[in-house]
Amino acid sequence: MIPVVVLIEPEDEYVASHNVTFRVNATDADNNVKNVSLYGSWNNSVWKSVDVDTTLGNGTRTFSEVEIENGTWVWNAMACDVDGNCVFAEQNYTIQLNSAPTVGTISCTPTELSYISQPNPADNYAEVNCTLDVEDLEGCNSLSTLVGRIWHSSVTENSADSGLDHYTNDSCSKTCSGETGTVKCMFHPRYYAEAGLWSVSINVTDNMDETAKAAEADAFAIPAYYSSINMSFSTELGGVFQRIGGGSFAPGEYSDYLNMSITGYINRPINVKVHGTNIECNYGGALTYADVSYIRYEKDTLDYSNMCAMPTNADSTCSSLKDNFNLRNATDSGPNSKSIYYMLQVPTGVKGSCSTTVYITPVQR
Ligand SMILES: [Ca+2]
Ligand SMILES: [Ca+2]
Repeated sequence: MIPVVVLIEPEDEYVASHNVTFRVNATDADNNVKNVSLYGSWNNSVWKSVDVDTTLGNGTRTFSEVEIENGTWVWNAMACDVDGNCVFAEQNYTIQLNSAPTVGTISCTPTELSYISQPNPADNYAEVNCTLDVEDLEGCNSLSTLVGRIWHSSVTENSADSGLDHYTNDSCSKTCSGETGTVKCMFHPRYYAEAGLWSVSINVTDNMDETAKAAEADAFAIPAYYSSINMSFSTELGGVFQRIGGGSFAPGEYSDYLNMSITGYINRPINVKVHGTNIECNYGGALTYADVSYIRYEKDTLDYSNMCAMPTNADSTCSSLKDNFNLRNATDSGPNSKSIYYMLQVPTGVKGSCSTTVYITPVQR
C-alpha cells in the first residue's frame, strides 16, 4: 500500500512573522513509512526538500522553527515507504512570511514656524507637515498604523503631550505606489508652545505589527515671541496705584531692576510686607496665567537667583525683608526712605500683554 500524507500545521494561507514550525501526519496501511520530507519553494523560488524526518512507521512529524525568507511560498510534505512508494499530500499549502517596514529620513516644512494672527487667538496655531519615505515588501498599503510626534528640546519623545512642549500628530496619512510610499504627518503647535528647536519622529506599523521608526532632531524651530509686561504697585493703605516698569521681553528674559521707594514720615520705625497677584496675560481676548513667583524682590540684593519669590499671601512674605526692612523714624532733618527692588523673569507659556499688581503693606515694628 502507498502512504497517505495530511498537512496539519500551519493552516493553508497562514501569515507568519518569524520562523515557522510545520507538522504533518503520515500513515500507511502497512505501517512501513520510511521517511517524510518537508518541501518548500522559499529557497530562491526553487521547489526542493527542506528537511527529512526518518522516523519509521505511522505518526505525526514535526519540523521545528524552519527559517523562511519573506514572501509568499508553496509547501507540502512527501512520505516514502520501505517499498519506494512516495506520495505528497493532495494539495499544496501556501505560507506568507512578513518583512518589517523600512523608512527613510523625515523632513518638515516650514523649518521655522509662524503663527496665525487675530481674530481667533484661542485657536491660534501653526501648521507643520513632516514627510517620510516608507517601504514594505508586502506593500505600502499594509502599513496600518502611523504615529507622529514632535517635542521641544527640553523634553523627550516619550513625554506626555502638552501644549507647551509635546504633541502627537493631528493626522497622518500615506500615499502608496506598490511597495513604496510617503507618510505625511501634520502637527498644530499652539501659539504658546516653547520657543526653540523641536524634534520629530514617525512610527509606522504593518499589518503584522512589525514597526519601523524615523526620528529627526532639530527638525524645525519655533521663534521666541515677545510679551509686554506691566507691573502695577500700590500701598494697601490709600490704594494709590503707580504703574512702573514693564517693556517687551522674550520668555525667559529678565526685566530691568525696578525700584519702589518707601518713605517714612512718622515717628515710628516700620517694616513692610509685600505680595502680588498672579500674572495675567491677554492676547486678543485669550487669557493665560503665570505664577506671581516669577517676580522676585529684595531690599538690597540685585541678583535674581538670591531674591525672594513674590507670594500671593501677605502673611508669608520674604522674612528677611519683613524683619529687616527697618525704615527708621522721621527726624528733624526729614523723613527716611528705603527702596525695595523688583525683578521679573518673563514666564514661558504666556503671550500678549501681561499685568500683575504688587501690594506693599506697612507693618509697625
Ligand atoms: Ca506501504
Ligand atoms: Ca510587512
